[in-house]
Amino acid sequence: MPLLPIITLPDEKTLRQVSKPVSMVDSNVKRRWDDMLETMYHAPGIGLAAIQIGVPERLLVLDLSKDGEPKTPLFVANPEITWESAAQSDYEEGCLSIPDYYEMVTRPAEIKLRYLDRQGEPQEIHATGLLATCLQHEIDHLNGILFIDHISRLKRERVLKKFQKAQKLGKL
Ligand code: GNR
Ligand code: NI
Repeated sequence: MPLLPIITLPDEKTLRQVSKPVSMVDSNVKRRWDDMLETMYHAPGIGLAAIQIGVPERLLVLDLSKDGEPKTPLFVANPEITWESAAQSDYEEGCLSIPDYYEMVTRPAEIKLRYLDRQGEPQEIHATGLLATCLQHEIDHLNGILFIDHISRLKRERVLKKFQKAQKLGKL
């Protein structure tokens, strides 16, 4: 089961779930990561959390490589942010679960992240720039948080309503 459908708004019942840690990195986790990566590349996107394919496990994939460059996938299990910079940065975010909507989000500019890698080994990385932004966006998904939760209530409710209405009209 390689290419999987990506869950979008208005399915908050799924997207608001808090995902559970994996107990170990085994062949099932590796297959899940591989399916997620293929689905992410196809979308296309630069990150994907397992809940976006309906799986409430603390797994994510990410690849910031540019078109035509060698791919640089990052496989992450059970991530924990151990430090955030006081300095913030703004980035215009989008989300595969909120198609065709983009808005500026302010987040810590740098983070330290502890996680289990593809070999099940603990790693700690210092992330800056787009990597820091994208990791925080994906970790939010694991906690049932969407990037629209970081924007104004007026904008958030407008987006949620738009997706609810589209579904009622049979357009999703
Ligand atoms: O593909 C994606 N692009 C993106 C751009 C700015 C900030 C975050 C992201 S993540 C997003 C894919 C996605 O929805 N991951 O959860
Ligand atoms: Ni997203």
